[in-house]
Amino acid sequence: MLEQLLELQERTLVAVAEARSGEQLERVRVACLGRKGELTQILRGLGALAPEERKRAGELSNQARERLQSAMEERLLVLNRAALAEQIAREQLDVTLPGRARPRGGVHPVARALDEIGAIFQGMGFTTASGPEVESDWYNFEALNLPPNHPAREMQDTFYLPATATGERLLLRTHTSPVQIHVMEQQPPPLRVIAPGRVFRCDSDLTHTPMFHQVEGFMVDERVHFGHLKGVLAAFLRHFFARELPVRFRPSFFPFTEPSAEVDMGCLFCQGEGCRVCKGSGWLEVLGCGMIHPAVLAHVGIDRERYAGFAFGMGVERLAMLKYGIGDLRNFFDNDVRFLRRYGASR
Ligand code: 2NM
Repeated sequence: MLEQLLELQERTLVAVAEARSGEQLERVRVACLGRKGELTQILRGLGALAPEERKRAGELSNQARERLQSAMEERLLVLNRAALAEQIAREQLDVTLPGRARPRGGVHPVARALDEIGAIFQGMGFTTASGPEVESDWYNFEALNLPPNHPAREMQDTFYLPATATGERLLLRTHTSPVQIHVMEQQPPPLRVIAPGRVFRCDSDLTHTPMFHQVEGFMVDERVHFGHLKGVLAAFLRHFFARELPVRFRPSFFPFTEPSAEVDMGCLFCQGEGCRVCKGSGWLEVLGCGMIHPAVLAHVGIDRERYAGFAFGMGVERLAMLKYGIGDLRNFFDNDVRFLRRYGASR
């Protein structure tokens, strides 16, 4: 009996010392001290002993139990400490290391140019308006004095939608001028408004994309004349390109303006000497403009005896290419993050 007790104690102490984990240790504990454990069985057997012997065996059994319990507690502490140290080593994180930079893009140069154009006109008292990209023939053409057989209305330039139930053929706006028509219909003069946005033309080659961006603008008030137009556009170009620039107005034709002009500025790349960008002329064509045609004012119900207005339009991709020195129009639509890193503005 006592021998059995000693043998159990020695064997269990070895098993405790060899336990490699809390679970292993727990199995050792249950096998010895659990309800059906070996020591528990021995304690149960004590009842059968003579009183003298029982007392001595009981003391030894209790001593053995206490020894084993404290050995297990100690071993558990050691195992837990080792497990924690291992976890800390595994999950080590040096928070003082510099962060890893994420891939970065930037504000797209078209968005940048739109922001800058908007800010300059805002500074001259213009507000911004927007409108639908799907338009009716009236707003895109008819109200703008584009007669039914005008070349700009040909199928190859305009994206048409399938005819509606009433036979009406809606289209993707080919310029943002329909926005100006909506504004002039809804608000009385004086008006100073720009309309930035996407426009669509069925045209695709090295220098044309089927979707591009325009900013068009107009002003209507009493006694507005061509001098105001020249002043506003020259100021815009000076601000946008951030330098003093020669600007010239060349007679031209648009159905919605009379007189009409194209605006050239001195070439940014050769200072007028003549280069590849300006095709040797020393001038870059950057804007179209004119005095709003009386027929357009009549279509929107503005009294053409009392009021006059000027209007202008510009291609945003073209202006962005010139300002930021971007060589190829297709860059704008490739969504190559290297392009955005090089030409995108930081946020
Ligand atoms: C251009 C050139 C000239 C223009 C005209 C109008 C409206 F609606 F007021 F009549 N908006 N934009 C216009 C005039 C646009 O783009 C080259």
